[in-house]
Amino acid sequence: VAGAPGVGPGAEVGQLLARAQAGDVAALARLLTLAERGGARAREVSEHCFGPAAAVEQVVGLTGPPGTGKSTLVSMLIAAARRAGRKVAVLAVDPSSPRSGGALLGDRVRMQAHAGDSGVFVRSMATRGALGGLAVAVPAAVRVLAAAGWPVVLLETVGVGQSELDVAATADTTVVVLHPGWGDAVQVAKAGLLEVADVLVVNKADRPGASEAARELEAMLDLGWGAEVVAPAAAGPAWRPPVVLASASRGEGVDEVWAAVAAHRHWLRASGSLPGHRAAQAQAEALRRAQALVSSALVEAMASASWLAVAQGLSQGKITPEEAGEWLAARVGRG
Ligand SMILES: Nc1nc2c(ncn2[C@@H]2O[C@H](COP(=O)(O)OP(=O)(O)O)[C@@H](O)[C@H]2O)c(=O)[nH]1
Ligand SMILES: [Mg+2]
Repeated sequence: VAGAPGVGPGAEVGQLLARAQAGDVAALARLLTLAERGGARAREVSEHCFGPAAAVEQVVGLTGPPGTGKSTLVSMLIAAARRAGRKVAVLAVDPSSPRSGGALLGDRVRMQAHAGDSGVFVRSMATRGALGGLAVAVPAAVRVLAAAGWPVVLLETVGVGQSELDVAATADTTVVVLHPGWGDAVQVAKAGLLEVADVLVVNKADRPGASEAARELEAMLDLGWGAEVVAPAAAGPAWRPPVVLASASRGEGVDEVWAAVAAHRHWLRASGSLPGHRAAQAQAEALRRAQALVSSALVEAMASASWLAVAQGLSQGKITPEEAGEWLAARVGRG
């Protein structure tokens, strides 16, 4: 990519997008880098890519504890999508590392199976200090992909920390991948995984304990643990996450996972839930962006000379922390 003509720092966004739409992967990568970095050029990218929401067809998030087989499953799902004649983009997201860490490196190796297939695009994303973090950078990247002709996106996160769950929440359909070795259903529920799951996969079904794990999960769902279930906008049944047994490394159960994802996609549309779901996501993204802007404005205010006087008054006991806080808050938005 480096040194390719016309995709360098000065490249014009409209041209890059036209080239990306024509299948130029270097141009697409450049657009994604601009979107991730934030700032003026990211805004420009956003203006070109933020169109009708329908451009994004389906974003499928895969989350779950490390080592449960998410990357293996993603690779198999890519194959399933390709058999169905669909192009598919993958965002492998690692909120924990400032650079692409070992986990993503391993993922890259597994994705190698699809290297050379022009219908598959894989991109790693790690925290690069963009304002608002990955939970903001990921939806921006998804819009770039959709605008460039990649409306189906698989989003893999490496673990189950809060930032991973935030990223997973930017998907339309969240697949939680577990395996028999990872705790019991109560732990799964406590980690917040049942709440975010639209599809539950018990992977490594070739190992002992998988059907027991699946039964426990069903029992937790019976108890209402998945009950963050969004009520459908129109009349019709609510969605209950199906529990699917799979053995990704053997390619078993993968079609069932894909079918469950398709069923959820169908439900989102048929129940009328999709517009509300997307609107809530857009508002959450706007809120995150606003929070990031406010906190950087606060940091800036605390670097100002006038803050020094306030800080001095604070340490001398002449100004209360409440007053100092109000002073800072009043500075935000004044530039
Ligand atoms: N026995 C068994 N091992 C699997 C299966 N799926 C993945 N694995 C293995 O589990 C390990 C972790 O897989 P990986 O896809 O990297 O997990 P991730 O961290 O969730 O992305 C690798 O050694 C895989 O080969 C499966 O269905 N059965
Ligand atoms: Mg992985």
